[in-house]
Amino acid sequence: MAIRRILTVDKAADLAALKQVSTPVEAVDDDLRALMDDMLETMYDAPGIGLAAVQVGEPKRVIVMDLHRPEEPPQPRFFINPEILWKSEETAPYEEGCLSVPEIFDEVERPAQVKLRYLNYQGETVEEDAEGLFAVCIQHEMDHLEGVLFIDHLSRLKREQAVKKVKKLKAA
Ligand code: K1U
Ligand code: ZN
Repeated sequence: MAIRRILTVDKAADLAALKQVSTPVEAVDDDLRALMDDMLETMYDAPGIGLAAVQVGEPKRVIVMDLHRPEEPPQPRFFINPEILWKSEETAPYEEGCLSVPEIFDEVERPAQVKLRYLNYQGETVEEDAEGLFAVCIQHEMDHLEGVLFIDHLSRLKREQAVKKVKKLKAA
């Protein structure tokens, strides 16, 4: 396993890569599992609670996540070719962050509940309901698969300020 570099919005080449639409995975094989293992290690090291493959420069429709509480054992989760089957009319706000936009947090409003279908680490099809932080995180990560960052949900002014702040932070 290896820790990969996480692309960040302060670098023009990284931003262009983050804006790509990720392509569906054709086979859940050992090469893909090696990528997912690297992503998980990278996410734990950051630290973060989710990571999309495009954030480590691999534009594939793959997400890793772990929402365990500090007092609980790790609960790694893998989502391959995830699809949203249903989203609630009800929305909920959450103060989001992103490892590709370090140290910026802002409120995003998203559907409060979603129903998902995806392939797991073994390549089995799973259907699951998500709410709370799980719903927030999976929608944030699925945005990455479409080249959308959480700051794209903010006003243009806030988005430009966020990128400026990250550039300053990274230059320091
Ligand atoms: O970059 C990412 O996509 C990961 C991101 C996921 C996320 C966080 C909050 C709302 C929606 C999606 C992060 O993990 S940012 C870091 C973070 O939230 C965190 C880090 C350490 C402990 C707890 C949370
Ligand atoms: Zn993110």
